[in-house]
Amino acid sequence: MRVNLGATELWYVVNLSPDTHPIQVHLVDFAVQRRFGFERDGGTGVFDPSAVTLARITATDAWPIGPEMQGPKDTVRANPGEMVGIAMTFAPFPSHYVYHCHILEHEDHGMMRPFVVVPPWVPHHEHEPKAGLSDRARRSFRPGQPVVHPAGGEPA
Ligand SMILES: [Cu+2]
Repeated sequence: MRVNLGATELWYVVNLSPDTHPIQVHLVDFAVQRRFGFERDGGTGVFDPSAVTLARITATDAWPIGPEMQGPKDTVRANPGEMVGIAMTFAPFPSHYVYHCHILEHEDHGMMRPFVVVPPWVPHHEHEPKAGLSDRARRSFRPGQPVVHPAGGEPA
């Protein structure tokens, strides 16, 4: 998954399991924006990906955001049957990051996924600038370091 450096995104964490998962996004703090119940195709109950192809999720009831969920967070509790919307801005560091469940057994069994934050001018599907960009553009990309754009936009 790719995110543009400096982008503000609203991600929805949809919990299809019977367990609560504390989900952490590395790199950023986020604000919990929304909590919903949801309906999905294939009915209710424990989601079995071998038996159901998930094609549609529909938000139902809006649930309150409690005081413990207010303010900047790096981890949010995703309860069973809950869809949580979190908003965050990916800056100032481009690099490789992860989001994951904070329960060790869960993250060790697949609940940890990578994402990459890159300047928007970096070609898609690449973690390094492609040939064809200027030397200055290639030089300004350093994982883990902020990208400094000259006044007026993209690096020349
Ligand atoms: Cu978990």
